[in-house]
Amino acid sequence: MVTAYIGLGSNLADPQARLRRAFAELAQLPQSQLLAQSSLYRSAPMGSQDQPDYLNAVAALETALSPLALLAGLQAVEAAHQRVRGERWGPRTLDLDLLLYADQTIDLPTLTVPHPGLYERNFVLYPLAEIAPGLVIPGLGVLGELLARCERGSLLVIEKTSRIRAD
Ligand code: A4P
Ligand code: MG
Repeated sequence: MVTAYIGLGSNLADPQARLRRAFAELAQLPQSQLLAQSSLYRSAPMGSQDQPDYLNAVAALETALSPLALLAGLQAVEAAHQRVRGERWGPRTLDLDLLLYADQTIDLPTLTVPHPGLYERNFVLYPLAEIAPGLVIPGLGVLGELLARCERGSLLVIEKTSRIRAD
């Protein structure tokens, strides 16, 4: 089993209920357990400003799935949310990014880990730090140092739902 971190994002069709549901769906992935979920954060859109604000969160998953099997699982969950891929960085019902997979660096045509935008996105780093404050990110260093260089901006906690599995 390894720990993987998943970034969740939504800015269409009731994002708050959708992210709650997405956490439950991540917990149902085969050979996987949800270890922790961050609060839900509201953030201004990166990319086109002509779209609603996003809700973002991060999940920690303990999994025996390979990185590509996990990616396929995430894409199946996205598909179940009727996500239609449109413009890059455009609005979406549900976006699931594989942020980190154990301490691995992966560079495949369909999968880049750590996720390329991770180090500079407040809507990824702040929720990640909430559930994994001491994390070391392969190739990028200590999470706390990335955070110190990343402005919190308009990021706002809208639902405090931090949960670490108790067992
Ligand atoms: N892919 C490669 N690496 C990964 C990975 N680590 N995790 C490939 C997930 N997928 C990965 O993804 C396109 C392809 O990337 C996949 O088929 C997979 O094989 P996609 O989700 O269809 O593309 P996208 O999401 O439109 O593009 P991109 O560049 O992944 O966008 P992002 O980075 O996901 O950004 N503003 C705020 N405030 N909050 C947001 O969450 N999100 C976006 C989308 C734009 N603006 C935002 C937010
Ligand atoms: Mg994506």
